[in-house]
Amino acid sequence: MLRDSEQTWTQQWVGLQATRDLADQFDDEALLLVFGKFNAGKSSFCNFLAERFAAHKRPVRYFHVEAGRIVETSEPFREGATETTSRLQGVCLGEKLVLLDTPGLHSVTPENAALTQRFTESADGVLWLTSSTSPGQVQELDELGRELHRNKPLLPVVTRSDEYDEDEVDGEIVKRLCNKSARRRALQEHDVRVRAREKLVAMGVDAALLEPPVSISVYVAREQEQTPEALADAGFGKLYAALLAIAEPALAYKRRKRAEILLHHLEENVLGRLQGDVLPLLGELDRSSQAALATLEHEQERIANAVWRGIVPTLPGLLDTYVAARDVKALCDTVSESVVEMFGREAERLLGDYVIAPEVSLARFELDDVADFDGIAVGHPGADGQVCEVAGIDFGRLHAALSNAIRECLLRLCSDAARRCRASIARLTALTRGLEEALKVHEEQLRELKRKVRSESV
Ligand SMILES: Nc1nc2c(ncn2[C@@H]2O[C@H](COP(=O)(O)OP(=O)(O)O)[C@@H](O)[C@H]2O)c(=O)[nH]1
Ligand SMILES: [Mg+2]
Repeated sequence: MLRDSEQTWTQQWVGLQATRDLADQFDDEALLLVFGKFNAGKSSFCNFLAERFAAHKRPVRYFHVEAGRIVETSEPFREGATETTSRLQGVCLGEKLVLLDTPGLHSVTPENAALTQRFTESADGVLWLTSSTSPGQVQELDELGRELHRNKPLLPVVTRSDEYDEDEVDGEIVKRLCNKSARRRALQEHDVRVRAREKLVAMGVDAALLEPPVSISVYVAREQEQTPEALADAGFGKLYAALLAIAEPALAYKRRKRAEILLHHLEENVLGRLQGDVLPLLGELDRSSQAALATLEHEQERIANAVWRGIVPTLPGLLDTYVAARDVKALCDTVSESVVEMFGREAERLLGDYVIAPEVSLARFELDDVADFDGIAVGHPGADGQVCEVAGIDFGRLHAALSNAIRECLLRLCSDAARRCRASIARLTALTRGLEEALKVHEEQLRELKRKVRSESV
């Protein structure tokens, strides 16, 4: 798995090259993502800011992503539900600010997905547009997880902060869209702020990324003559101040963007994979090692019993064979060989997870004199001289002596095998601990690195 991961990590890092290139293209500008649900008022917002820039004779350039390429146009963004396909579009406002109007990754066509993703990743800060009809749907922020984890600042903008009011015109009651009251706006802003902060904490990102929310009404601002007072009433005084305020952390992000992309890659792709996939495997290994240790004694006993049951029935036959030749040594060697062979077979069956060839020398044994054939065979004179007869051999004693010797052999073989099993489990455990330890150390180092990168650029 680690070998596969290594390749994946390299590919993922190469894949991020495009993001780094795009980020370099906008080296000098603050790239702000205008993010929000369909109909949140993103396009109207961008267009209106562009109108204000144009009103101040500042250059405005629109572009959009089509068939995976950037296309420049002079057309403002379409507003309302007229769009059939969602696409990423942008507008450069003056020399220093670029707004990226994005419907979110899930809404773009596959051919534009890669470039949209790259733009999203390249952004230095996020404006989250949330409509005042139901502001603060924080689950929308889930889609921004990646950007927020890279520590990009987030400014919530409560859009469409207007409502119908009745007015009397020439003695007739007419309905008119007006700004929501300062009090209503303050309540909504507070609510959005609380919810967004909770959401960031739940997502595991720094709540300090959150800028105080502002409420605006593009509709009311457009309807009226755009005097500074009217703009301020529609929320644009506060919005401009908030944009200036977010510019600072956005530019700080921009300065450390390359480091952030690498950090995030190491965190999400590399460490994330190690923690998500490898760490549980190590835990599993540890658990099964402990379980194996616990059953080792029992397995030992089973092996010994099985060998015992296999060897005992063969003893009478062997005794018969070797008594005739009176060769105790050969008898012992043969028994020893069968013990080794059977032990090997049983060990393979019951402890197959370990590599344990039985230690042959541990199965060798000799019988002491009492059981020697000579001691019990009786010689007597025959027709051709002295003949040795196997009369009076004490099979019982010999059998008992052999049994004893076999039992001891088995004890030696079993405890040797168990010792080796325990040693190999101990090696495995040490290896696991080493890996876990190394992972922890690197995680700590990464966190330290992140802390340094983020504190240096502020
Ligand atoms: N009442 C009101 N409607 C707005 C405002 N801004 C945009 N809208 C309307 O909301 C709808 C969606 O706007 P649009 O900018 O296309 O949203 P997008 O889908 O997020 O790009 C359109 O019908 C706009 O006219 C606003 O400030 N007040
Ligand atoms: Mg739109």
